[in-house]
Amino acid sequence: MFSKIRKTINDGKKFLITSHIDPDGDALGSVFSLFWAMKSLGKDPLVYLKDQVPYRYDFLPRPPDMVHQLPQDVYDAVFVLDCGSLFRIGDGYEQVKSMGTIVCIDHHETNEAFGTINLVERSASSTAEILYGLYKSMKIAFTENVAVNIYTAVFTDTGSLRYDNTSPKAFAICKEMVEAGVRPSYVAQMVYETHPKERYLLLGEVLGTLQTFDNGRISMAHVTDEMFRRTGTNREHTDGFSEYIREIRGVEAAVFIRQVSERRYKISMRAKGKVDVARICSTFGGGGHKNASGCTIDGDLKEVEAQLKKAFSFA
Ligand SMILES: [Mn+2]
Repeated sequence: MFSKIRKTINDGKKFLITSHIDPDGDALGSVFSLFWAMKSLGKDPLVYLKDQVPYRYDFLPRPPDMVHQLPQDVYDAVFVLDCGSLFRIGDGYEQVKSMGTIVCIDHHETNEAFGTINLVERSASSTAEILYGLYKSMKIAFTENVAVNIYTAVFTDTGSLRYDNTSPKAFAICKEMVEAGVRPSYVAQMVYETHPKERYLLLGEVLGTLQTFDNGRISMAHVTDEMFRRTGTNREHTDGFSEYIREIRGVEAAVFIRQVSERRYKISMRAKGKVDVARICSTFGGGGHKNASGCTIDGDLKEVEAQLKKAFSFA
């Protein structure tokens, strides 16, 4: 399973590593851990991420020279991690196809196998879990730089070891990373307890928009540009908001709507019941996991809400 990727790494020298826009803990932890793993093998990796690292992940050991502009260069291979579709790496993604062998390592339900080499394990809790197996098979040491990134990726992609994907393997990896020196309380504090006050002013406004429908099975809330302006916040501060409305008793799917431009809204869905939100998001051209997915819908807020309610009535 890992042999092709092992050979790609062993035979090459110069690699590009990337992941999706709006990077989450798994995207960052996967990319950064692979950077440090390759470094330890004497390779020459470069990390490209379209977006900046969100403040809650500032503590992760990151490459000193990562770039946010797609480099014009060729590589022995381009590693695209935690992406179901290549376009998720951001504008200019098509150029990547001519930059080298594409290695796609991912766990998304909706993965399109866009790589030259594809390692897609839909049952894995996180992309970092797959990488953990790869590192083991290559005898890569779990140094602090590798371990903190792996731990944080697994920990956050399982919703702090709470979601359906929290498997014995997820616990086993976390255990091993803690034995390697990771402090769980430190990671939890960094990820969940470093918010500025403004985030809570925004949360107050967002919760004011809360509505439920379908007998309380679906919850929905939104944030608009105007609310961001009023509270001096941005999209970074909404990370985790869909969790609050998912936690409501009886709710099986939570829908969080974020305005990205005048007539464009980004939707993130979280499920805890039998509802398959990946399927609902895919009807809007998005995707993800059964329990956590996203998509983009154009229109004004009322139209977007109406389209979403309609999509759920067929769920
Ligand atoms: Mn992931």
